[in-house]
Amino acid sequence: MSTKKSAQLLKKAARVIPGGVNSPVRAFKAVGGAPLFISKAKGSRIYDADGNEYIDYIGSWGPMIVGHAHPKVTSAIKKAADRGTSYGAPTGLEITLAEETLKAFPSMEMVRFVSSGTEAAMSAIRLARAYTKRDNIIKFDGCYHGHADSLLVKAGSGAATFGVPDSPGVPADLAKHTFNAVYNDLDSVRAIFEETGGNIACVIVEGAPGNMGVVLPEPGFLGGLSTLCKQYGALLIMDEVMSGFRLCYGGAQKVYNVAPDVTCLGKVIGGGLPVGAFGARRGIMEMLSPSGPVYQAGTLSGNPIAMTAGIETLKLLQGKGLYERLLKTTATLCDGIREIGERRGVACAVNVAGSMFTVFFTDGKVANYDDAKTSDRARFSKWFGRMLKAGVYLPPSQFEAVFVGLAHSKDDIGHTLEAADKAMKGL
Ligand code: HOZ
Repeated sequence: MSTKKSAQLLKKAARVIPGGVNSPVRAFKAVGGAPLFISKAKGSRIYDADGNEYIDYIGSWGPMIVGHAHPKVTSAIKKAADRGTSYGAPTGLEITLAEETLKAFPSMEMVRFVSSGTEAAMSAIRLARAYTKRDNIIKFDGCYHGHADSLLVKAGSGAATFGVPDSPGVPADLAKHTFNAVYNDLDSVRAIFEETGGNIACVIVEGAPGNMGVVLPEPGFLGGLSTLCKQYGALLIMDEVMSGFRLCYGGAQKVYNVAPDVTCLGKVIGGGLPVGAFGARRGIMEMLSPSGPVYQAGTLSGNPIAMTAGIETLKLLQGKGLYERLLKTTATLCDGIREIGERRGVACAVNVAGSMFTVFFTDGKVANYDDAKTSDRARFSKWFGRMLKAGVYLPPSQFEAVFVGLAHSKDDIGHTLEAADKAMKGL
């Protein structure tokens, strides 16, 4: 398999774009390879510049849940583009997507659209600080909520992958307001509330973390967070940018029956175009400008093409039995990988949250960031490289989630398991 053209493009890109990529994990550095430059994608398949075809399990890091270039989504996008690509003024499309989003997440009464998950989390924090009139926040080691300053403290995803969980450039004066707790450990959260005299604006948590790899909330953990927040007058922000439409139509909050004060969304609600959102009950949201004093804005917020892609994707996702099928496909794949690991004598923990999963090469269970870091990353890199050679495109980092979509067929899963079997041999 030649990847000559990708290599040439990387060289060219590196002259004008730092590292040749516009988001660090894409660079493949964590797995010791060079990134593939992509030329097109359709359904479950992605094609690189050299014409190689792969079964894609990145799915643009989550959004492509109905598959790449779904005809209903692309045809709606084309029609919308013919009506103009951006107005910088409100449209009826924003109301439609807002209503659909609120129906799916009853904990929110109002929602605001932005252009990325980063913006959603950053704005949610500002809102929580304004609402509670407090500055401090609690986040969890290994959770990632985008790259806003306050949130780049012991962060997951690319920050963990590249060993810069506390990025240079974040002022110490700002970082001191971020307190880190241990995921799945309510005592660590309670201790911070007590140490700070309860001076905490919010606790922000991923609905089901996918940015230290996939980690599941243990029974009672999310509910316990909600209780602690109420007790100390803080807001609970559930970041469902990844988990939102990946666990079910309604996210982790529906699965775990917890109503957060504020929810962040992204990825799937944009159907592959740049959309993020944050929402809460009316009394919180009406603090936002222009109803209230908390400033937040964006030229491309509520962009008509992005709203259209989101509306069409959510329509498709409401088809009967689709989530059952998606979750079954994911379970088949994950059970298969576990069985192969056992048979081949390769210790691995496969954590699954709906249609997202991570294979950790470790023999213990993975319930928090410290556990995730016990993973054998050299083994992960080998596994990644072998899978790629066999035509299976996995996320190039131990600390990311694999995304299964509705376009993955039985044959795709069969081929992936065959590749996994060979890749685990002598790993
Ligand atoms: N860190 C992002 C996923 N958790 C990756 C985004 C991208 O590279 O597109």
